[in-house]
Amino acid sequence: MGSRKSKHIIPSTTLTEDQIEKMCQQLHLSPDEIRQRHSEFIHQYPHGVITREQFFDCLNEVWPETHIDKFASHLFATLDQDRNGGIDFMEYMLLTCKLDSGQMNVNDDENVYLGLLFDIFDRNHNGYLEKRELKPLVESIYDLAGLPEGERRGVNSSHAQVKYLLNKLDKNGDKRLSKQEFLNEENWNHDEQFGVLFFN
Ligand SMILES: [Ca+2]
Ligand SMILES: [Ca+2]
Ligand SMILES: [Ca+2]
Repeated sequence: MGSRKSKHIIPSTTLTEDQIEKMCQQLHLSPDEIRQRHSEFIHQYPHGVITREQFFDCLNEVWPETHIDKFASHLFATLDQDRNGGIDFMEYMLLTCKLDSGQMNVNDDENVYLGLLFDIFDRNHNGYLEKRELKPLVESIYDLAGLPEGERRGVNSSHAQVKYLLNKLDKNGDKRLSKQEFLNEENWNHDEQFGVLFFN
C-alpha cells in the first residue's frame, strides 16, 4: 500500500490568471492573498506539489507516536481530487480554506474536525456515512488515539463501535448518518466512549 508511486503528476509552479480568478470565486480570497499563499506553498514545495511521501511525513510529525497510515491514506485520497497522486496548490487551498473559515457550516474547531472526518469517510460522496464507511472511520480514530490492537475487542471492536455510533447518532433510523446527524455536537460532548477519543 505504501509503495504506490506518484506517477502522473504534472507539477505546476506557476499560477495563470484564469486559475487565480477561479480560486478567488471558489475560496473567497483576493488575488493578492492567493499569490501570497502560492508563493509560500512553492517555497515549501518547490515542485508545486505535495507528494504522498511528503504528506505522510508531515502527518507523522503531527502524530509521531501513532500509526497514521490508514488515516493518512483516507485523507490523502480526499484531498487529491484529480487523483493524480499529488496534492497541488488548489487542492491544498481547498482544505486550508475550509479549516480557516469553518465553511463546513459550523463555528468551532471541534465541529470543523468532525466535518472534515465526515468528508473524508463519505467515500462515495452521497452525503451519508454508511456502515461500511463508519468502520474505517472508527479504525482510524483508534489509530490516531493509539489504542493498542489488543484492546480493540468486544465492546471496543470496530464492529461494536459502528453499532454504537449508529444507535447513538442515527436519529431517523435509516441505518446511515447524514452530515447533520453526524455533526450534532450535543451527541458528542457528553459521550464517554467516543467523546474522549475525538476530543482529546
Ligand atoms: Ca492532485
Ligand atoms: Ca457515503
Ligand atoms: Ca440517519
